[in-house]
Amino acid sequence: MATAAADTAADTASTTSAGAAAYGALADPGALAGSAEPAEPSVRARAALEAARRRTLALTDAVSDEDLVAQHSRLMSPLVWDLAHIGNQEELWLVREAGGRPGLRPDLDHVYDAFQTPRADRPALPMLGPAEARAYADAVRAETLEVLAAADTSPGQAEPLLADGFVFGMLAQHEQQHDETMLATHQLRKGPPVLDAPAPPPAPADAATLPREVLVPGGPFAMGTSTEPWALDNERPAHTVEVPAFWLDTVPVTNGAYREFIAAGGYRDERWWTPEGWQHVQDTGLEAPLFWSRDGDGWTRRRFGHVEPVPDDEPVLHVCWYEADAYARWAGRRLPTEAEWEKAARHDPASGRSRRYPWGDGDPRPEHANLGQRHLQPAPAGSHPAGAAPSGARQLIGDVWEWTASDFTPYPGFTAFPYKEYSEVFFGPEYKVLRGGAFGVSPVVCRGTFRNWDYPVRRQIFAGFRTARDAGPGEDA
Ligand code: AVJ
Ligand code: FE
Repeated sequence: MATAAADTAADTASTTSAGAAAYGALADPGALAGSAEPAEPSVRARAALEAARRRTLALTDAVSDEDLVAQHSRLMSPLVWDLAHIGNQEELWLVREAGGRPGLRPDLDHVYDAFQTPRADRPALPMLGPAEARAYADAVRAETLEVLAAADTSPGQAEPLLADGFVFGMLAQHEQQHDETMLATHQLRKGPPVLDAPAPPPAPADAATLPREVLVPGGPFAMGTSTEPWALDNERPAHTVEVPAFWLDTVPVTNGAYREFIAAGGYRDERWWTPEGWQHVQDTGLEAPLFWSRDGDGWTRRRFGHVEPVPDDEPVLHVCWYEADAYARWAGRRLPTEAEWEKAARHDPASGRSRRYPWGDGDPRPEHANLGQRHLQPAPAGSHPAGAAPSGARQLIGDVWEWTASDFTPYPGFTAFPYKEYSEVFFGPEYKVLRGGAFGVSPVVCRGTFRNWDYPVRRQIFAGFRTARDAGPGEDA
């Protein structure tokens, strides 16, 4: 087994106490300075950039050079493209834009512009090779750290890119998002395992007796944020949304529950599918989540090179929006809207205000949520009672991305910042919103307001779901 990602990155550490401390340090960089005071933005930014780079290197050092340049799926870029793209975006935004410097390789911009070449066609690009890509990312980082050391990142800074270290935080988030994308490439690649991490702890004793669903009371709540310093443009601004009372699954839908849908002939029954979803099932022959195989009466799955029985008590993973939506209809329920999901995750009925996370305003720690690639799979349903929302819902953050019913649209008052190609060009009905983050998502890019989106056919992402239903008359306690 080659390099273990779990051993090398601060937020990919094991569950040893040292690992837990490193994870805490990333999520709450105040701890890095050995102080209870919140860290300066520049300290936070440096820690986040360094953690992202440790993870990037762990994910790319884990495979051979041939493997780095290979395309493992037409859905994904070669890993070496992601690596140099990370460097190129950092050159653009931190060295040139924030630093006002000429930059290192402006001639590479067109090779690493995601909009000029779709993923399927990237192998044909004149890309840097593995050694050059590593040296390039390194050289950019050296300049970035000089720019950061000289920058005024105070909250009062008039330049919004620099205030609170936003643009540095944005690039740490960008790198971590590509690390998650590279983790999906690892999951798609064939061959023996090269990544390793301990299994998540077993479910707590009360997991078996949790209520099936929890009530989220009706009324207004504050959706989105105008105050979270590193929130991205599509999370802004905070605005009031009226959400009637609804019932939400206490935990994400499990493999065991999803198997019942398969066994009941769900994939062959048009009643449960939207017209587009049904057409998609006919065209592609879907019959189970991606990476599942039939094994006698049961199912196995391939997980980062390991073939193993599908665990019944784990949240289902690698289903597309059409499958999530069909399951919900079969179960007599529906997917939650994005506003419902965020209300369940953030609204505190006692104070009437919205929290940063389900458990409160403190940054994620290992007891709250399965984030940061500390494990290479979701934790069993019912895990993380310390991360529960006021309603009692668990695992809203971490484990699996959760498909919502909603299209990706701008909030009222949205303005693209700092560039239209992060969010604005994707708004519209062709993308569905996912919420909550998965086991391979870094805490720096996961919060109660964070919005992800993808096409409703996509299954290589780390996505599952939970279901909801309207509350009946008189049920709004
Ligand atoms: C927010 C995950 C949909 O990967 O396409 C990376 C993030 N944007 N580089 C993506 C992103 C530019 C984006 N998602
Ligand atoms: Fe990118």
